Amino acid sequence: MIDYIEEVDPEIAEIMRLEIEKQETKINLIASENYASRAVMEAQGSVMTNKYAEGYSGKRYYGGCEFVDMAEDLAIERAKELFGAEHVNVQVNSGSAANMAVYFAVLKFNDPILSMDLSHGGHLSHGSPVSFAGKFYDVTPYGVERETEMIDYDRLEELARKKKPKLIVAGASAYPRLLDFKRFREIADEVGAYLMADVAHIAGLIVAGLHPDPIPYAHFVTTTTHKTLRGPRGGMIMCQEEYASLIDRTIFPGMQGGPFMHVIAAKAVAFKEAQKPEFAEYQRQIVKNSKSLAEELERQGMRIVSGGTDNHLSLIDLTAHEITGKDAEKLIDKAGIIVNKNTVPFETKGPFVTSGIRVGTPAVTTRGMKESEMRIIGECISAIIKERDDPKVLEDVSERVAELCREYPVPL
Ligand code: DSN
Repeated sequence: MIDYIEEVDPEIAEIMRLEIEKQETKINLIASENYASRAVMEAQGSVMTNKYAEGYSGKRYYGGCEFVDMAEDLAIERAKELFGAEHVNVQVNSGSAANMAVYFAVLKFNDPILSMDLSHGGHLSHGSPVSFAGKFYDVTPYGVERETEMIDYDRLEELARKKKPKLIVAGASAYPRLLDFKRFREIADEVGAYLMADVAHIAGLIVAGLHPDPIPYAHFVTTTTHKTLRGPRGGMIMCQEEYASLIDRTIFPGMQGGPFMHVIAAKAVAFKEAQKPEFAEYQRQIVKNSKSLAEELERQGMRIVSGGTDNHLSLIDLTAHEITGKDAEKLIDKAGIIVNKNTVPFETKGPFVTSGIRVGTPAVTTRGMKESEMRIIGECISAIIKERDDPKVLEDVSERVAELCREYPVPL
């Protein structure tokens, strides 16, 4: 796969070889990652990278755009069909940039916005003080109820009435439950706010009908294309026709120059893959696996935030096991399982330490693992945490992980 790079640049080839080996020999439970198909990677690593195409299809600032126009048109048509969206921008480079574009399109600096607290599952680009969103806008965070650890919509409504936001952001990076977009829209309408749904994590589940659909409710829907959607690393914005030109102008020339035509071609390939019945089946298995993993972890005495999961991820609160998320991440990695430390609702530690870890099933499901493998992984994680002083446990778990990786190779 990297033979030619080996000849041209042995240093980078070696780094890539190490990354390939890691992807093949470790179990990846990072909820936002996946393995893109060979077709997606081939498009992304193709001659389409050589073409400048500032502007939009049929209205470019460069000659020679006839074929990249075809690729972009196809990506847009497929995305519209997949999500039932009126307008799609596939040029936006990432999820954060997609969110930024919506803010730039409809807000003025210092306008009030309401978005989910980072420590309750929100994303940096929704309004954290260290992100452009927190620096440019007057952000009020909403969160989950202390008891249920699910979004407190009544409190959200109360905050909306008080703060009169111009925009409400519905979306999260670490929320294991379903989002009620209808309720979000009712609240937005009551106070005259726009509603933006950031579905980066759950886009694949929405396509398969496993999560409520934001398209009928949100003025703007942003996403990445590489998480449950399993495409190339990139972003996308969907909106109603009346906002089409505003969004397109905000992306180009407002924020970006030449679009990444190789990535757009790869997005088109991913959307074609997502139109197949196997893709919906894959998404169903992601959720089944996620529930199995959470159930096993709970059975082993781990506390699952909100008591379970409805989607592709769970949050494990490690407080009772007297280990931080940071240390648990390192410990579990030693046995060959990759997770990320994560804040839990009402977190008492900082974001670099945290009280929890996040586990997700999109990548292991792409490898073909099912519920019984999730139970093994759940047992392994809990054994590593509970019996962390016993070197024999680390050895046993490492062996079980290696066996699973051999049995379920990364489909490259
Ligand atoms: N960084 C991603 C995640 O891990 O959730 C979100 O962009």
